[in-house]
Amino acid sequence: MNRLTRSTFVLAATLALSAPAVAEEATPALKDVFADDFRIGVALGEHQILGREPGVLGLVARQFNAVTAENVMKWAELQPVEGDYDWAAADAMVDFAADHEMRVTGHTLLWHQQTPDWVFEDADGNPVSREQLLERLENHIHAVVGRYKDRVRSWDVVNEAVNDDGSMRDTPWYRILGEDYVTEAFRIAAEADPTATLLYNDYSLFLPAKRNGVVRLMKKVQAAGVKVDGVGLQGHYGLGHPEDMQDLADSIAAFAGLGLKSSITELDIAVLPFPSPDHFGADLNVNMALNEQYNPYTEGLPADVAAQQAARYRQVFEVLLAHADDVERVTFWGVHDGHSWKNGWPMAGRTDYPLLFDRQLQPKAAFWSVVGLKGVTPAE
Ligand code: 9MR
Repeated sequence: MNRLTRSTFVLAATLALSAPAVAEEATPALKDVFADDFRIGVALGEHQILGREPGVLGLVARQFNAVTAENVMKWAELQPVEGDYDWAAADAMVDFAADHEMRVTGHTLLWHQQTPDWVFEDADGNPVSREQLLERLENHIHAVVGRYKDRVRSWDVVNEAVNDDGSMRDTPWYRILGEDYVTEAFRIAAEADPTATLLYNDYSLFLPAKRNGVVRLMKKVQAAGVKVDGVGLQGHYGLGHPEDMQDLADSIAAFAGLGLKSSITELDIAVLPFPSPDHFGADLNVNMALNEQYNPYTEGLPADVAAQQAARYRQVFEVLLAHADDVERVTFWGVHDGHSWKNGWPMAGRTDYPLLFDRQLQPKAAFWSVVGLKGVTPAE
């Protein structure tokens, strides 16, 4: 490469990095395309919320009308030490959402991950009493929900309480409080904000056994006279699952039968092979060593794989559109392929392509297949 060619190349590369924000303005907006059907949301990482990823917040404001914090509203982020709250990043996201008239979902009030050990321990490091744990839960929920009362209108109250077989997950919450902890969390959240939309959130809810477990749990909450409004079906999918889209449709219908709206709260469709058939879903306890055999697309997404992914996204959206009366919101778990937890799970260090926008913030084949369902095509 001579000097002139090289500097032209560098200039082109620099433009390519800054260009998306400009070129992307011509892209149809998901929130407009699906305006009659459901809200379209996205999860934001801390760097993105703080404006440290060029082009991202502009894209988000144009494309989406709902946001969820990928991490910064989790217990460990908001209250790492008892009574010592750190609101900075969460406040920044809520302010951004207010500026752009986006709905915020608070994620999440109660989970077994990202919860500091102190929550479950007394001063001597022994398991805390039932009364004390309930008091801590109450303090946390009132502080968090109370702070954002007028600005966060929906909450993932309880996250991932049920195993794939429908039984209750064995966690400190369950061990100390018993199954009623789910009802208690909803009761406290409803006290803290009686008008917020309150969701139960979990992954792989297309599995019939897991769906039935959640139906049973939601009936218990309802039988206690406690408010629950909806179910969040996370939607961490792959090219091979859900195997049968009818299972997803059946879950939405089952929840609707209880008077509960569904939201897809964490949608992504991984293209990488799953190292074992059991490792779909989102169990963060799974952590496998990097094996390049399972990392085939480090140089880019091959067109035939992009087409398979586009077809999967299309199938998912066909189900969601058919059930649009029972689906409130569809939220993607990340803005673009470069910032996705799927690059790190179930095997750290892989290059996945699970979202609708690529690493340059450009719409992918999957984007066009989804908007194509509404008759929208790329401009000539
Ligand atoms: O995407 C999130 C990742 O950045 C975090 O390290 C991880 C642990 O807190 O949580 C990820 O998000 C999870 C979400 O909160 C709940 N459902 C499964 C998601 C993917 O693991």
